Amino acid sequence: KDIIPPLEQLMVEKEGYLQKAKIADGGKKLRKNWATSWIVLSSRKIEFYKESKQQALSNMKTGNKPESVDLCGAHIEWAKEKSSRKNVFQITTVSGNEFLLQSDIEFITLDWFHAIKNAIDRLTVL
Ligand code: I3P
Repeated sequence: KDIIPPLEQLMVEKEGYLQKAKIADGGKKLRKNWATSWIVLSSRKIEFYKESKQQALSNMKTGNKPESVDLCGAHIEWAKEKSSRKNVFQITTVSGNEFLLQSDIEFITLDWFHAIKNAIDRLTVL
């Protein structure tokens, strides 16, 4: 069976660690719970891993799946009013999932914001 995904899905644009809190699922509010996540951005999606990159790679054999976020039609915006933390932005998906992402280091947050915004804007033009 052919399990090779399309090439574009394999193209990782950015990866690294950020603080993440999922605050809504399908439009339903969730209790905010910040945790470190290893985040992988490719052209159409973001994957959130609960564990470190190293752990995630070794878990792949056991079929531990990351949370996958479809960027098609998604929105990204700064969300100063949603947290007492600094450098917080929000991603909202078409399916009504809402994620806050944050880092205390401003340039890291800015890099992520622009990388994700570019990915979303490119999908909108297509
Ligand atoms: C929340 C927790 C979050 C905080 C949130 C609290 O309490 O302290 O860190 O968000 O504030 O409600 P709990 O753990 O009891 O759920 P920030 O760190 O982003 O401020 P909020 O309710 O004002 O969102």
